[in-house]
Amino acid sequence: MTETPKTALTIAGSDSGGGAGIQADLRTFFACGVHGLTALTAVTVQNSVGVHGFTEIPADVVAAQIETVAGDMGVNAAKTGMLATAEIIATVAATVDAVGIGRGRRVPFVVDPVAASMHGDPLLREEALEAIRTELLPRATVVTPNLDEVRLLTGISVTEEAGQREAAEALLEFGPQWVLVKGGHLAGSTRCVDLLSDGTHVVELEGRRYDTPHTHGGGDTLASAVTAHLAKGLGVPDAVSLGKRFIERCVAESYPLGQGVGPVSPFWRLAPDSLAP
Ligand code: PXL
Repeated sequence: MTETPKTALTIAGSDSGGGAGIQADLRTFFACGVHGLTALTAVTVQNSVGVHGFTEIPADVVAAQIETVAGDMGVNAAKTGMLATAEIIATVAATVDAVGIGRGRRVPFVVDPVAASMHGDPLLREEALEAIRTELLPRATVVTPNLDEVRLLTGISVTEEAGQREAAEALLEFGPQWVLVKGGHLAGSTRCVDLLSDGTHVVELEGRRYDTPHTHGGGDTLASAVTAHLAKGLGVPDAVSLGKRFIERCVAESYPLGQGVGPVSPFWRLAPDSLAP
């Protein structure tokens, strides 16, 4: 027997290609030393070239997964990824309230407002954006949008680093405790700056930009690493800063897979001799 690790819950969709979604979340939780719990929201049919479609899980089954693991095992931190529909979002909001997850509650809650895959394939029904704004953002300890999601949620198009501050302020209006505006989609820079703000503290997290097309699952991996560090008891700025270092290395060590976009990878966390047969 060994000591029970902290637990992190992901409420997200499955990526059959294994690079993003719940698969990326579980891989990251493992690599960060926490036990992963899952509430599956949707099953996507996809490979490295794109998403061919998805089917959502009934909302009451999503709620039951959260309640069942929270009641028995306990959740030290939780995150959301693909939520697919307004009905699932409303159900997740009510269920996290009921089990004590969310801003101002016992358990930190990371909201990754997933709207589309990196190929632009939709992962959220259009009418569900308003539910993200009104049901999820006010409950978030941290929300982690990329610049496409910032535009969808606020109408603000960020085209240079200076615009990240205005975007953070606009997102804070929806009620999350912290906002992490990720700069990965800003082209034409050799660095990649993410801006973290709670309206009082504004932190610029600087990182390197790697010249690779293989970044599938990058957003999920960052949000999961932040969630894992929150589960271990770190505060938001420390959890985000460690999460940023984790995703940077996972991007640096991403690999090609299939004909399209390959995944970011945490394989570097395994000691080489532990791979021996
Ligand atoms: O990376 C966002 C994302 C989240 N969840 C699922 C996905 C994707 C991107 O493709 O497939 C299930």
